[in-house]
Amino acid sequence: MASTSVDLDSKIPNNVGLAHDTKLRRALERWLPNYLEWWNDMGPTDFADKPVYLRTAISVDNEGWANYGHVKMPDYRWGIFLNPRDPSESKIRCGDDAGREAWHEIPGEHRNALRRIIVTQADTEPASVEQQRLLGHTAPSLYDMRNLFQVNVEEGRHLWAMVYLLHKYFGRDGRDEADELLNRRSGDPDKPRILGAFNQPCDHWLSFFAFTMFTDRDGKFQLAALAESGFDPLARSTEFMLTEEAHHLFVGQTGLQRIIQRSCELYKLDPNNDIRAQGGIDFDLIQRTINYWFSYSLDLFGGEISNNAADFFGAGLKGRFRERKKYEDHVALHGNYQLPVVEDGKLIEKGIPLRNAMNAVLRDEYIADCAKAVRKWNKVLEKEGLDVRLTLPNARFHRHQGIYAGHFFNPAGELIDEAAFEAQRDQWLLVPADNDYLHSIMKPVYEPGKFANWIAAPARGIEGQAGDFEYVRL
Ligand code: BYC
Repeated sequence: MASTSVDLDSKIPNNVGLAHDTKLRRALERWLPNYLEWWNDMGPTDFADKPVYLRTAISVDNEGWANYGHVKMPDYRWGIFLNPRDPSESKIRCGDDAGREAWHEIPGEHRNALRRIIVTQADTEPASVEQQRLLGHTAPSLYDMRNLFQVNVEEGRHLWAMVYLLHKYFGRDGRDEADELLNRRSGDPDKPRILGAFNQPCDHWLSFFAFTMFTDRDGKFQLAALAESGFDPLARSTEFMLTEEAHHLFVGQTGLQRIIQRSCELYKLDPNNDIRAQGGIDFDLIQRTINYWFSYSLDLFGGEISNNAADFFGAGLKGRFRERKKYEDHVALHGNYQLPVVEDGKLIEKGIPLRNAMNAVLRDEYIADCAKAVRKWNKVLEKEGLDVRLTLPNARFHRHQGIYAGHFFNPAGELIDEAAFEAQRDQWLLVPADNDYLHSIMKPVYEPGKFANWIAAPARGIEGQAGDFEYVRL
């Protein structure tokens, strides 16, 4: 056991005093082999023995949080970090007790709610790794393959971050929940992952880029809301996760932008402007992919009118995006949120008490952030002289959670009937025929510096590496 403890300390970089916390160390020693077994079974297939140019966080300071070097993925050091926080900022930031000292242990009355929030967040991390496990086989370049694996190992680390909280603060229930996180499987009808988007297939690169653009971006906003939590270890854990999350969003946003760039080139190259004839990805297909992943990602915010959200906010467990910096009234007991709701077959505006609309408030911040990326993509189209433009569908379109679920809307947000929706489904959403086409063009490109025909090269390499750098040593 003693040598395992030493191994564990060198294997798990941390700033949570793991070396001196016997109970926690024992719990993690028990969990680690199960985690590695899960990684081997459900993580990226077949590339375990290939060194990948990865960044590893070994501490929270500027030098430590991004250490680059070639590492085999099973040897990646999944660390546990809490962002440093000035004690004066360690306050409950929203709700009935806003301004009071933050909790450093779990308050009994909020134990269940906090466990549920942490488990829901934790569950998404291994789920996304499972969804993406086959993508290495069709990587459009070594650069992209490396980015995929970077995202995967960091989602693994984010699972560690949440499992640390479960083991440290929730006793036996926490240990059971940590075990369950390794037992559920994305897309498995008998033991699915908790949230809808994490059970959808993500088995080609157009979906991968849309997932990291839209679904990881939900992660950004959920993590930012949890970084405002009155439970100090959760707030500081998620704050550190956000530093890594930025790269995942970069991968998604620039991945789609590089596809758009290349599609413009192929459009001009073809005598009939037929992008598919050139083996590329046409703009309608890109739009359908945006519609699909954006709408599933909106579901991750939960219902627009939510008692859970009101309770979480009121208790100080989950704030708004940049709660402390952006808002003056942290109690939010007054004021309404205007929301179009369906009544008697029509859309009418209703005022919802602000606390009950907290999921919608967070979702609006998310939509504004997505819209910025879409504007950048449209700049590419404009610069290339094409008339086509990409858009975000209305937030009511294709929803499975919240007040619009069970109703049917077109991408402009107009109420329609089910037959009209189904008749146009294959013009609005990614359908099996699209996936077949995408699978047919996605062949791996493993030569350093080369890229698949359907995507442009990135503007620059990772960490200033040259264009022909060997990001993955195959
Ligand atoms: N799918 O009151 P409601 C990330 C359930 S992503 C299935 O409307 P609430 C990442 C809900 O559980 C960020 N079920 O919603 C990205 C509830 O069930 P019960 C993940 C859903 O609770 C990429 C019922 O519907 N972070 O990090 O206010 C790669 C009514 O719920 C869904 C978090 O999720 C759904 N989409 O809000 C890797 C943060 N939505 O109680 C990582 C923690 C709702 O009736 N989670 N339901 O059985 C939360 O804050 C909240 O649980 C939610 C839901 C925002 C998810």
